[in-house]
Amino acid sequence: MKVAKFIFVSALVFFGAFSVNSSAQPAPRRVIIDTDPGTDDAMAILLALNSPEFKVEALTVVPGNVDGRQGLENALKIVSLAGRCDVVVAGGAQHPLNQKLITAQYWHGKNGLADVELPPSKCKADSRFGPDLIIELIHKYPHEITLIPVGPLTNIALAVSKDPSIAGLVKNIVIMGGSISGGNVNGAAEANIYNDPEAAQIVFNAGWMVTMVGSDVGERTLITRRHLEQLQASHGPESDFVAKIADFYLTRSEKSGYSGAAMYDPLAVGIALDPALGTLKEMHVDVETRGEFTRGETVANRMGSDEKNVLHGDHYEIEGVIPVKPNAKVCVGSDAERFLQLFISRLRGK
Ligand SMILES: [Ca+2]
Repeated sequence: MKVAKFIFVSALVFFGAFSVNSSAQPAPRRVIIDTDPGTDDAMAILLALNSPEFKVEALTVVPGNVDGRQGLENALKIVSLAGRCDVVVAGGAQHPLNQKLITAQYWHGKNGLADVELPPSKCKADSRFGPDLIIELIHKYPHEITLIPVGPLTNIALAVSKDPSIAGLVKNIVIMGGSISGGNVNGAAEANIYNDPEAAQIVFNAGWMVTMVGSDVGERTLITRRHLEQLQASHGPESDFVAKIADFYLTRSEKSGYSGAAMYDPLAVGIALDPALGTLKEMHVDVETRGEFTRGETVANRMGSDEKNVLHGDHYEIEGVIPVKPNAKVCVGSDAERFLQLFISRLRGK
């Protein structure tokens, strides 16, 4: 009898402890999104703001799809739409490090948000300079911040150049940018890297392990009309906005022969949420800053080594291979449908 009681009480304690553990939610992860909003940026930001796994500490704005002023206005309107004036929004660099800015209204509409006119923002911009804010927050929360840059890497390069110690103090950095199988600007380069190749080369070689979610994977992660119908099964201001910009973006993509619109920036947020949504492979990645045809290309070493060539008389001979150290986890595939269902479930009715 005593033994039975002991087992019963032990079981209660055990299952009690188990149920407490299983119901306890881990603390949300702090994230900073560096963005050039941008239709797919807007979707990425709203996905992050509606994901309980994240606490979005700040949006820092970088010029890219639109100029810095328009980008800041768009970011403020997006957080206001979500009723999230608690999220710090700060401007940053106004031009790439070493070249003229290339804006993308052709793809994103005149205002960068598919020409959807959002109400004026109730939120105010923070006066701090984006790269300085990034440094400040990483020191305030060492090993806690996940950086998610989804625009050109200018702000991140400025931050890590000014304070290289942040590379060892972030929890993670997940970028949307690059490609290991051809570009979307031209044969070689993806737009975010092409817009500031020098900044990208600094960021890839800053000493942290960059998770790279490239355009080649984004282009295999398509939002289609079927997904839009699912999203619109119930309405809310954020999901209605997403549906409008996705419709614009889809129409543009369909004219270019695609069956859906590439979820470039949202997929980077998705993989930061759940790395298992992507297939990640460690590689060393450099950014071509000169090449006649390849400026802005992310050059990824898929073999993990370089050949060692040694001069023998009038020619070189390969005498083996020299291992290269990976600096990136390159996303080479995605679970597209699972990601899209996550995206829809987080935004539907919001
Ligand atoms: Ca972007």
